[in-house]
This record gives sequence, C-alpha cells and structure tokens, in this order.
Amino acid sequence: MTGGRFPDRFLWGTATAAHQVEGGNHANDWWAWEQVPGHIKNNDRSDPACQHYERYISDFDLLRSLHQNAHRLSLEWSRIEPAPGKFSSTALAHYRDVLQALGDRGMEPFVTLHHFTNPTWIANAGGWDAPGTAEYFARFAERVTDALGDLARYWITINEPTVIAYQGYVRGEWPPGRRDLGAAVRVLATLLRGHWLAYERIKRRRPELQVGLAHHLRVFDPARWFAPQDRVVAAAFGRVFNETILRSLRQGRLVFPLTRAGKRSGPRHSQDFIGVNYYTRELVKFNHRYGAELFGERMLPAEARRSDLKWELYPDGLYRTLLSLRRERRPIFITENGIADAQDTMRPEFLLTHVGAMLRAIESGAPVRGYFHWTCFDNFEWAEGYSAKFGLIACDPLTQERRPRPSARLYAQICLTNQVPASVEPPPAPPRSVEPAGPADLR
Ligand code: IFM
Repeated sequence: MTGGRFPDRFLWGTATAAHQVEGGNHANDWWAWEQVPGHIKNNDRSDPACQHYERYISDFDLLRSLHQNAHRLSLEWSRIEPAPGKFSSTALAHYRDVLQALGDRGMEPFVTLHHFTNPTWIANAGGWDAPGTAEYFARFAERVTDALGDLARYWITINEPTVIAYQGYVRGEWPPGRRDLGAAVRVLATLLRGHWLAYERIKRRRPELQVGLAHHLRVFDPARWFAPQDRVVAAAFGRVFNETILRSLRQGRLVFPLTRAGKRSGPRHSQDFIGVNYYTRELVKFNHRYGAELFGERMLPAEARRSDLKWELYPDGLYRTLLSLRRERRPIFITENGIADAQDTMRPEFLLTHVGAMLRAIESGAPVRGYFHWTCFDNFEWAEGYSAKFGLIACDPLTQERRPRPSARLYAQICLTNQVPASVEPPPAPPRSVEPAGPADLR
C-alpha cells in the first residue's frame, strides 16, 4: 500500500443509531422485545446504552477532537411521533439541537429516518407487514423534513431493509419474531414503497436535499469454485440479498422475487447517493436441507481472520462491492464498516485494510465521497446486547466512562491526514479450506 491520499473534502466520521446509543427509548418494538427473557444475550436492555440523548454535546466534542468531520445518526421515530399523527415538539427541538451541535463543530450530519425500530403503535398495527406503514413513514419523513431539513443535507430513509426482513421474518430472531418467507417478501416490498414515498415527499419539500438508503451489502462466494451448484446458490444469495433493492430502485418497480408481493412502482433512480454498509463475506455451499435459505449453507474459510462475532475480515469484499456499484452512477458513501473486537487487536488491521481497499476502489473509478466507521462507542448491538464491542471508543453502560481504544487514534490520524498511513502490511493470503459459519445472521 502506498499511503495515497483521498479526494479533497472527503468525509470521515462514525455512525450510530438512536436505539443503540440514546437510552430511554421505551415506546418502540425493540424495547418490548428486550423485555422477553432469552431474546437478548445476557438479557441486556437498550436502556441506558450510552446515554447519548443527554451526553451528545460532550460526545461530539470527543469525536471532533479525533478529527472527524462528519457524523451519521438516526432519529427515533417513536420519540418524534409517539402516537399516530401526534408529533412531539420537544423531541423535534432536541434533534434540532443535536444537528445544530454537529454544524457548530463543522461536522456534516447524515440523518437516518428509520434504523430498525418502529413506534409501538406502528408495530401493533402490523409493522412493515401492513401496507399502510409505508404511508405513515412518508408522513413522518415529511414532518421531519419541515422541522429539520435546514440543518442536514444528507438523508437516509431506511437502514438495511433486507436485514429487517431477514432477521425479523426469516430467522425470527428480531421483532416481530416471525418465520414466514411470504411475509418477508411483503415487508421488503412495503419498505421499498416507504422509501419511494419518503423520497418523493422529502424532495418535494426540499429539492436540494440528498436522499439515499443504507444497503447492507455482503459478498457471497461459492464454497467450492469447482461445484456448479455452489456457484448457483452463491449467485442467488447475491441476487436476492444485494441486488433486489438496488435494481428495484434503479428501475422504479419491484423486481423478482418482490413481484410476488404484487406490482408496485415508484420514481426511477430514487437514490441521490448509495449508502453502503459493508462488513464481511460468506461462502455458500449447496445444501438441500436449507430450503428456507435458498438452499445455501453459509460457511467461513477455515483459516479466516475473524471478529468476535466470527465474521471474516475480508477487505477485498469492500473493493469488489464498490467496483460493482460504479454502474449506479451515483456518489457512494460507506455508511457503515466496522468490527466487533473487544480487545482492539484486529481493529487496527481492519481499519487500515478496509480504508486501503476503499482507496483502491476510488483509484479504479468508484465515486466514494465519505466513510463512516461503525461505530464510535460500544453500544447496544441488538440481539447481542452489550457483548459485541464495535466501538473505536469503549463505553461501559454502568459507569458511562468513554475510553478511546488505540484504533480511535489510528482512525484520527487517517481523518486528519486524509490518507492511509504508509507502513501497512499487506493482508494475509486468502485461505483455502472452509468450515461452517457461526450464527447465521445477516446484519
Ligand atoms: O449495529 C449494526 C447496525 O445497527 C446495522 N448494521 C450492522 C451493525 C453491526 O452489526
């Protein structure tokens, strides 16, 4: 690696989601889910998380001192609209203060409207399996645009729609805990409609805003390159998990398999930028027992470097993903990329190799304009509770002490110099054999 520079005005930041950091979010479906023993590791709960709702000023000061010039956060729908059509001026005023605080520090805000949680009243009405939710979401987006649209230029409608459908309706490990493929397809179709409606309303109110969606994109390779059946199922995974939403948004209509939920359409090219959440790759092996998972058993290369959650460190996947996105002809932001690593032994390598892969992709023509590391502070990692530590900065939910890990300083150096430090060892050679993956979740 050469120590090449990133383009001028490149954005460097970290990303969070309201429910994972704020604490005190008791009016949504996740909070209800957390009350049931066994749903969350160690029966952890999202309150207090990082108490970021109260501590955002000192938190932003800390991030700014680490030379970050951008920040991604989400608004908690259940705070802003705790009951249908009743919008809280207190919550909106709070988020105005939050966005203003970022602006005051010279940090470009990226605002997510929906990051996994639904207000209790939405969940009770059927969540995203109820067609009307798309309209409710669009109304929320419109209201928020009116209240906050002057304070942020970049808006993300929905975070990781495929993960919502998969974890909540295929695996049943997240709310609402269902295992119903038909429902998963309907949910994805409604999420897309929610994006389309929100995109149109936001642009109608404020055409200057840049509106996108954060896609969880994962590389799926055949476990055995010589086995045609593995190649077929790996391609099917890529098609369904990575391609369906992108193609539907490009074409302005649902594409297969979402057409099974009926015909729906929206504006073509309804993304002003592409948000990429990239973490890892998986190898896929044909297995007839995995009917509900496209007949693909997901595996990990046996000698893979892996995170605390047993996700492979695979920086080349980011490079490959970014190159494949050139065809979208849209600016790209890495809206998430990170690693669960409590000891911070792998994070420095993860950072350097992924940022290096991003630079290579830029040099090959991928229009990447910014990078948000997931995440600044250890936080509430959904079903993993506080056990998975993704933070550049350790955060103890009991004491609320923030302790920057060595990789926080490494990242600060990258942000400050706008380049990859020169003395980076090349990543290890790719492994040859495979073994079954850990818990088969797709986040
Ligand atoms: O913590 C999550 C985030 O909410 C969505 N993307 C993946 C992250 C790590 O699992």
